Amino acid sequence: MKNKRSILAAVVMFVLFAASAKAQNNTAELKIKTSATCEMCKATIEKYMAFEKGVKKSELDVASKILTVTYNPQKTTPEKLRIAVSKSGYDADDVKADPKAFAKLEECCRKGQVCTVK
Ligand SMILES: [Cu+2]
Repeated sequence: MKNKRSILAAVVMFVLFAASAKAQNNTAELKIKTSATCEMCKATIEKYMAFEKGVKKSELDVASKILTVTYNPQKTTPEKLRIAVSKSGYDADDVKADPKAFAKLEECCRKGQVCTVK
């Protein structure tokens, strides 16, 4: 009986170990050049990406307009992530902003406008 338990414990330990090793392979990072211009854009994109499937974290650097996305490559792809950014109203690399989402942005956040909100 005692022996069975220790075997069970060993199996549980192994499964946990395997799961944590797998979790590390489930993270990738992607940098996307966006058309964001200000802090409000940053908030819009980051909030949108937080609900996107497979996204663990996203952070926009306003100065460089680069969005760094940490994601699970088993659940999403760089193509899908760029489409998600476009659906939030911004260009993502060579994917153009979704026109409907773009129209909903604050005026100053639309590409080509000079944003006054800092
Ligand atoms: Cu903006």
